[in-house]
Amino acid sequence: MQTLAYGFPKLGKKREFKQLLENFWKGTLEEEAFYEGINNLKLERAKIYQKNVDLFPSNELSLYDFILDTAIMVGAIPGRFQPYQGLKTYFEMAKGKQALELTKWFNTNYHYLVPEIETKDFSLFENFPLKDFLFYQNFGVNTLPKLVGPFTFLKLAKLVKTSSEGITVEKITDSKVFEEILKHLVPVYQEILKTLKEVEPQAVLIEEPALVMDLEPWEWKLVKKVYEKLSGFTDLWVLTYYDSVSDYQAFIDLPVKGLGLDLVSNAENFNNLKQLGFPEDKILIAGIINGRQVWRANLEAKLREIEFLLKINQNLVITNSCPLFHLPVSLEGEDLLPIELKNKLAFAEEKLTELDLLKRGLEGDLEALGLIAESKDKLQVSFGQNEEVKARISNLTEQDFIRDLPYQERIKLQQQRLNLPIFPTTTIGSFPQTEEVRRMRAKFNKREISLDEYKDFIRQKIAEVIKLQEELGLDVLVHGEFERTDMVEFFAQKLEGIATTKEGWVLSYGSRVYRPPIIYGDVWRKEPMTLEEITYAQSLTQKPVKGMLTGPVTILNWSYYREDLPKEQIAYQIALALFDEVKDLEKAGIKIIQIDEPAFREGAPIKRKDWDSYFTWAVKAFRLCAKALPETQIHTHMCYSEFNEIISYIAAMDFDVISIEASRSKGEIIEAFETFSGWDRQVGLGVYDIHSPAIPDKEEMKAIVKRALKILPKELLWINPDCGLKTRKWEEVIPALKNMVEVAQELRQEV
Ligand code: THG
Ligand code: ZN
Repeated sequence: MQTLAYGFPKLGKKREFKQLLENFWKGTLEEEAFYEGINNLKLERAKIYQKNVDLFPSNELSLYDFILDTAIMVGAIPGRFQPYQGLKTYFEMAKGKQALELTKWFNTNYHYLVPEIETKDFSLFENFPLKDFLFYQNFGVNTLPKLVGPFTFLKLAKLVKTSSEGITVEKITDSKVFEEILKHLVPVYQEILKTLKEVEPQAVLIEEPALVMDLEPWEWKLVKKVYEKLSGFTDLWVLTYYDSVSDYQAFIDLPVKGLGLDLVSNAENFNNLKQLGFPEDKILIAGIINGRQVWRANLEAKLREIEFLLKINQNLVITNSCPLFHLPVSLEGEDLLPIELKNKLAFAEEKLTELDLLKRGLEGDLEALGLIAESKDKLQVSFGQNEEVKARISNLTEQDFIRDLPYQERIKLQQQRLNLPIFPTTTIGSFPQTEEVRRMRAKFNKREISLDEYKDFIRQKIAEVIKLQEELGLDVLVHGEFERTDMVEFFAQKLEGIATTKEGWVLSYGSRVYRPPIIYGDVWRKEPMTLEEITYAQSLTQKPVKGMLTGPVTILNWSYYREDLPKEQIAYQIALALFDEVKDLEKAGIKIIQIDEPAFREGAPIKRKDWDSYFTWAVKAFRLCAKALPETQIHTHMCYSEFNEIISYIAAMDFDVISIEASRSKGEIIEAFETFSGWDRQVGLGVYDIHSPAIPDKEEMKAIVKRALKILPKELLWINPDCGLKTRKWEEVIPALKNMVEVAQELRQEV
């Protein structure tokens, strides 16, 4: 048995990757020094791998995104980026003015760049896999070249079509078109494999996570054809992850040497292995160490699992269940975590150690067996339990999920209280987090200023932003969220049963990082979390100030979570804590409460058949915390969700107002509400794109509202930016909002 690991985070223990990139972009680091830094990172990760596992890949340290790299590898470079001029063009494609679209990678919080297929003329443009293999070989390091497979690449790509009606960019759903494009793509892969054959790697790793998606029979047939054409060069090991493969038999019949299965995300792959067996002449690459969650494995149980797998197939390789980049690099720096919790955790580096222990344990190594026994004892220590919370959950009744009056009656009470004009204007919640705000927070964290000084500073910022919003003429105000870092981490720090880390950074996209909190115990609220800032803001104005909360589904989906309780239960615990906050805000006279759920859609399982069970509890969790008084107006916010396919679940959330992205799709998203018959809730149109520094044009914003007016009555429409303004500058925000408010005022006259 051999051990394999892949997808180790590229960030570096001290976030070196982020620094290198950002300094290079700023121009404070020359290209040569940049590459030198990147190469050092590469060699460091090789050392970490080498210390623990037999096999590991090269071609893993993409300078921005591995799907972008794959596009460049096969020459799928849209005309607007040509001629391709090295790094300059590379980063233009990644983050320039006309960059490729960024979107969620499967059901994770990683984002990849969507390839645009303009022509079928693919060619080997950059042989990244060979180059990187040779880089390591030069240092005497033996690696397995790794690349994203052609099927997954095309599944994620979009096709650019130019016709008399203009340019459209769409997913490739037509089987004929898909097959035709794939036919042109495969020769490039053949060429790459031919060059790799010459350097004689033990095997080439091909990642095909798209094989876990719901696929049509014609798609599986195509996959078979593709691998018939790719199999003649070197041994191929095809990796799948995040879920079970959607056609087990078709997968194990693929004409390749190694087949990788995720044995952690659910039991399906394992059950199929048991029932349908596994071909004797192939290598089973068993993903048994969880790459998505931070918990140490029960290694004794894993040893038994390995013994069982060996009975099915002697040619066994054990590995992580999915790429390790969903985990922080190392537990090393986490000296503030309670020790009993730290003992239960394994970040990426520790996951490698687990693979090593398993291999040595299997060979009867006494030291390893000792460590395995010891880790089991630590796993059994129980903490973070709260009987009161458990009782509250088990005593929930249907009524706790249903508001006291139906929407049509609630809206009358709300309107009496709020007295808003038509096309009310508001913002999503955050205002610019300036250097000053960050500096003061850092000073407070280092105890250079006192709590009182910090609070005074936050109050002063709130007062400024309230005054500004009044001057701009906005109808519903916010307090600006200057006291918050990340929308999830802020609540995690306030709630019991959730830990936050010091250095547990994970890449979200490019150089952007966040620290997912760790839900380890029963979740409850010790004291109000947002009351002080919101009520202070409300005391400064006659206009309504929104209470701002992050929803239970988003807090759960953007955190690691315990595995001894169903996700549903964890979501309800968070929801109850938020419900208590809602009640406190109401008592303090807050008339509107916004509960953001940007991760509502992405938390959905990959396969449709699993959707109902997910959305059922996700909707209920939202409703549980949103059971406000009928006269309290409940808002929610979702950005960049694909709405059409989940609109009925969205409707079931029973909010009063939802704000959505509408600018980049020019209002197209509104059609989702047309397909849902009887839509009666208010919709906040995100009329401008906050990701761009450009000041939005009044006519463009108006056009979006007018498009919406064809589908929804004017009484239902609000006007707002499409997301929070945290990442923008004041000099962009002020004129943009001024224009936006004018649009509302003019429309009130016109309509
Ligand atoms: N919070 C969390 N997850 C998220 C988002 C979020 N996932 C999706 C979406 N927003 C996009 N992700 C990010 C993640 C990080 C950042 C921006 C978008 C970001 N991070 C700072 C950076 O990298 O410099 C670090 C911020 C800090 O120091 O705390 O800007 O909003 N949980
Ligand atoms: Zn948003």
